[in-house]
Amino acid sequence: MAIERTLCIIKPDGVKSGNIGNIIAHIQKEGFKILAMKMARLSSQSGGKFYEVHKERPFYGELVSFMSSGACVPIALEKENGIAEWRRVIGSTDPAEAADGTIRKLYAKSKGENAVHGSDSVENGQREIAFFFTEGELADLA
Ligand code: 3AN
Repeated sequence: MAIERTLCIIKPDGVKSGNIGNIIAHIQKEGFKILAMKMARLSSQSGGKFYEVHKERPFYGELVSFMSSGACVPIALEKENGIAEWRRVIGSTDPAEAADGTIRKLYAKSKGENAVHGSDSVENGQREIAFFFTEGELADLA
């Protein structure tokens, strides 16, 4: 299987509930390489751009306003089969449906405020990582 990159974002609810450390512990326990990480605050404009693919969905406005409501922690990750692996570790979008031991089961409140983001394809992973990190930032720690 191929080495893939994915973007994790610890969302504002995960930051506010004091779970940055717990979520990073899952990342490390599961054997992901952390390529780059920072704390950021999205404006509603940049949040809107990041989630442009969901523009037509009914929750788009709510999602953008939530994502720009406080600090978040984008983290570029790498692992063999990384896209599917990270989605396994975070669990289903709805924490009520997420498997035991997953990040969303443990730390998320709702479908909207669900603690973490994970890219859904290799292409989107590349695009999303490039949204937050420059090539130099990704290469510096390699
Ligand atoms: P995932 O994050 O598991 O890939 P998507 O791609 O269906 O889920 O949705 C993207 C983001 O939109 C979710 N992480 C969540 O924050 C938000 N979202 C999805 N469904 C809903 C919903 N029914 N109500 C509010 N927000 C939602």
